[in-house]
Amino acid sequence: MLDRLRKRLRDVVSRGSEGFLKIRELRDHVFTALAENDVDVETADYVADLMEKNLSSLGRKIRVEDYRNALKKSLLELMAEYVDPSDPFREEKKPFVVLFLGVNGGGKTTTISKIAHLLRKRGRRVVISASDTFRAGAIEQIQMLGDKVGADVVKQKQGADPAAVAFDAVNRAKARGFDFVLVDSAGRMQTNKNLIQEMKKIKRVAKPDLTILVLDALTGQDAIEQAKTFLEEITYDGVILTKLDTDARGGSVISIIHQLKKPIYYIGVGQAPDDLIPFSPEWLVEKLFSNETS
Ligand SMILES: Nc1nc2c(ncn2[C@@H]2O[C@H](COP(=O)(O)OP(=O)(O)O)[C@@H](O)[C@H]2O)c(=O)[nH]1
Ligand SMILES: [Mg+2]
Repeated sequence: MLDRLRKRLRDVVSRGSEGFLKIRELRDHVFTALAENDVDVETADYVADLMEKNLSSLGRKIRVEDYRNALKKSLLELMAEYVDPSDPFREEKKPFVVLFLGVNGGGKTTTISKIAHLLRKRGRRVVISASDTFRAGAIEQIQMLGDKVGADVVKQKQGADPAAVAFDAVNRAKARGFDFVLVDSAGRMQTNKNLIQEMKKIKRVAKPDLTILVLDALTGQDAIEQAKTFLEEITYDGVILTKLDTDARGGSVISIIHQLKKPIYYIGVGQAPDDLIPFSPEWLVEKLFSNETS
């Protein structure tokens, strides 16, 4: 996981042991290592500054271990702000309605089934609104996933109004005393005004208590730009990052966290219902520095 960035960081640390442990040079190494691994320049600069500050405060000759620790500390500092220790699924009302947004293929539907599974394990009753009425096969996909995790699925035909499906789902939940409504949606390219209008309509009609942006952690700067544009048009409360199990350009996750400035609730680490874990900076930083070779 996150192999390339991890290897590069390891490289830098071992180069440091060759004797040039000057703060300024270490700063440049870190900046380059991050920038070469899909961390955007602004974020790489930010981390490098934090590290420089952390090293400077030591006020003594820098050892490799100091360097490694300062870098870990800097990454933890960067991420710490975006951990929301409270449970996002806080059920302050019944049903508690959660809307999931994000571009196609990002992992919305899979994530909804994981969240449904999590809530079912807590003994909660869950309705899923099949509000991706756009993509062929989407309704069948969510019905299958809903069956698998024991959630009810409210659906209409392909092409139906997504907001109307969400409306039905909320009403069904109210009538039958369900605890949660999880509203799926179609992948929206935010450049398409009609689609943005459609999302706004879902929001007006379903009145979500929580709106979550689902983002593929590996798509890098593109995903960030999409997410920022989303935020200009449709407000959301927090983020779930997916696909952190797939080997690739791990650094983008650092950029996403730094640039979106929203809490990261969970991360997806696979395709199965249990492959969802609460976001933990410690977990992520350990992965970056782990010695496993792969
Ligand atoms: N490896 C991995 N694959 C994932 C994860 N989340 C979603 N996927 C896969 O990504 C693809 C797109 O997911 P889907 O939920 O249909 O995306 P949607 O278009 O946003 O609804 C599917 O093949 C999923 O199995 C994850 O955390 N890890
Ligand atoms: Mg989907």
